[in-house]
Amino acid sequence: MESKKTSKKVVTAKDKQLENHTVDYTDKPMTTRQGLKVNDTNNSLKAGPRGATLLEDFLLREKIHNFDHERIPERIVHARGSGAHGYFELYESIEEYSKAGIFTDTSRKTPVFARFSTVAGSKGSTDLARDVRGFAVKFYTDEGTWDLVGNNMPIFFIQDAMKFPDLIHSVKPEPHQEIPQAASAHDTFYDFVSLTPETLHNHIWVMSDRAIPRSLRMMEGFGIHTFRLINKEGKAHFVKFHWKPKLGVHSVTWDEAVKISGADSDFHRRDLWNAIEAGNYPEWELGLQIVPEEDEHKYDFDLLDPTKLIPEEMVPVKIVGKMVLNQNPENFFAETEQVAFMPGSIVPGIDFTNDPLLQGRLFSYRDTQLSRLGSHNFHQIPINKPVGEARNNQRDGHMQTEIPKGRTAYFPNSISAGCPYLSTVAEGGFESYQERIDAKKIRTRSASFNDHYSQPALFYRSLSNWEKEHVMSAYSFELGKCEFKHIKERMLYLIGQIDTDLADKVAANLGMKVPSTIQEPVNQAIGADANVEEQQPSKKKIYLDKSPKLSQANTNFDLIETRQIAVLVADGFHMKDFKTMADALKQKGAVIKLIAPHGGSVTCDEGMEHKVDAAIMTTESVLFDALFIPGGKKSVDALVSKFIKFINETYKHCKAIAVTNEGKQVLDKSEIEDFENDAALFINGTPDDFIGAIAKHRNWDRREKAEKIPA
Ligand code: HDD
Repeated sequence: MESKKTSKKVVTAKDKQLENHTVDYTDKPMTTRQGLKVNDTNNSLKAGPRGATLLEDFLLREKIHNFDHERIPERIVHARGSGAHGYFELYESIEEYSKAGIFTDTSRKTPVFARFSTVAGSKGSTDLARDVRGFAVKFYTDEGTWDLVGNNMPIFFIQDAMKFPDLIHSVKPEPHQEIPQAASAHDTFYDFVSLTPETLHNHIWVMSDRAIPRSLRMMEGFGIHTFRLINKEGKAHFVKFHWKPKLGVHSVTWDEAVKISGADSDFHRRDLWNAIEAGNYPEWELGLQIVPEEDEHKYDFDLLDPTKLIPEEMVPVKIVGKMVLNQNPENFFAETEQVAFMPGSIVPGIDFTNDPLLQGRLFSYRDTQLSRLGSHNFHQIPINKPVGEARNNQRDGHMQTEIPKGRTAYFPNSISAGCPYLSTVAEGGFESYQERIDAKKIRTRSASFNDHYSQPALFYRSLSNWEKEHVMSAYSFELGKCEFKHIKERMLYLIGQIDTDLADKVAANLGMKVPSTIQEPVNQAIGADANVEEQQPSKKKIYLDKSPKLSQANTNFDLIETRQIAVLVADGFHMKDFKTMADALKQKGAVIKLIAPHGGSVTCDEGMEHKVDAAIMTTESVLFDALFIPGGKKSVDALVSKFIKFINETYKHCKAIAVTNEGKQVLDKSEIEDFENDAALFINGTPDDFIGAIAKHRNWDRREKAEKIPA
């Protein structure tokens, strides 16, 4: 991972462009919006000190008028998000597949802006909702802007954009009472899901740990749809895009997610911001799964069906480059809020397929920017501007900020010598891929899209035991929140199609039985005249026993960079113990936080003062990855009474704990019973042991004992 210490910050063409739009008020007088210097912004103009305010007060009117219009509509989905700038660089040219500059020119550092988001919640909702995460990247390439607008899960809920409003209406707060916020655990969502079995695959991913990431920097990203890459000869290959995080894919437990939502609902936003500010720039490698066009029909699933992934064991992911996020936005609203992603923004060398979900998206994103940003000139907002000039005859409208020269705004023209002129394909003009089409116009769903059970079952089979337990608990929680019995029964029936043991366990938690059949057809997501029998989900197939790449148990476990380590200290803590451990952790890139019974500072046994990062009353164990308690009798005595919950919880969430010397006495007072046989609990252990356990993220072998801890 690059860090400020080892690398110079890369300044991209987009950084320079944004600088021209950035305003800095340092050492400057306040003015009105018209540039008039202001001498009082605290008192309105009145008829006498106690008299009525005068209509004449243009200063009051301007200030209040602006305030009245500060808000814009939040995104209908993905309203809650956090963004950052950075760049993408290519490792080696893949010109055999794509002619896009971004995929052929290894000397470029293509500027990017990435925005990560939850889906269902409002702008101010918690970061830790159980939800899909948006993973949208805007590449400001020399040939135009390319937006790869994906998620942290490789598949989507529905197969056709026509159903998107239904899906979103079902998951959003119920319309009569606007409850619940940022949560799928309610009846309307499960009513829809249980009648629309194509949702099952994405849904089981949402029940998995993927839906509660430890950090935005520790999740994968996926373009989901099958796209096309086009090379210079016009030859196409199918492609799926993957983002692989350097730090691995890690999650929190549901219990932590619930508590983090209370302790710091900006947890992910803060984590991304702090990492970048500290120079720990997050990185993802871009990978491609490439499928020759000739192999289109070779698979047991349809490549155009967005509810299906291609297991990496069938088509390996070819790593082609990396994205580094190295700069926080200057202003949240101007950049993160106003950024407008559109899957329709592509560049020569990349093209669409007929995936019916993708096709609908091509319309929706441009359209929504109009109600969000208020003008079709939204591409002129600095964050949305391409790095090259945008030049055409599209004119006028609200908030035109450019001054196009000349007397023509049409094409062809002779008055302006045909400018702006067209480019041939050889000169970089965009040409759509010439796909051969021979079909009847028809409103239906392809029968090749009917397999809704095989891939959720593959996903579940591929998980480790601890992941499976989390999935089971998530289903139980979510369905436990539903009121309607018939909805829960339908869901149990469908879960049973994925895995009978899973369904039985969920049913037991609900105090119900898995029905062997259900009365109504499970697929209402078809037309009124459709052949209902034909459109029912097809039987589960097993074309691959397991796909180990789908399990987080097989992610990277070798880094502790940016991991947050809570060190519990009070006056008199043992400096030598502390220094040995802290130096080793810092050397590996971990972040040390001193947590004490009070704010201010504490004095170690060598008489030095140390600044406290957080007092116990302002923090919680769930905000940290691991815990260290150095020795020092006086310190430990002061900790014992105040930190028991902190320690119990750290243990309960299966995190690494190290204590040295008298530090053990704090553990003795906790609910932890078995110190000896725990691979992530160290009494006077070496820093290397502790570091190894932190890198493993969690000691899931502890989970049975951990569950008994009353925290
Ligand atoms: Fe979407 C936003 C991802 C299907 C309509 N979507 C949005 C964002 C992401 C995605 C990451 C937030 C972008 C940002 O940060 O500003 N959406 C997806 C993925 C999908 C998907 C991965 C399926 C593979 N979306 C989808 C469909 C439709 C939409 C089928 C409509 C037919 N999505 C929207 C939208 C949003 C949006 C309403 C809200 C704000 C915005 O576009 O700019 O137009």
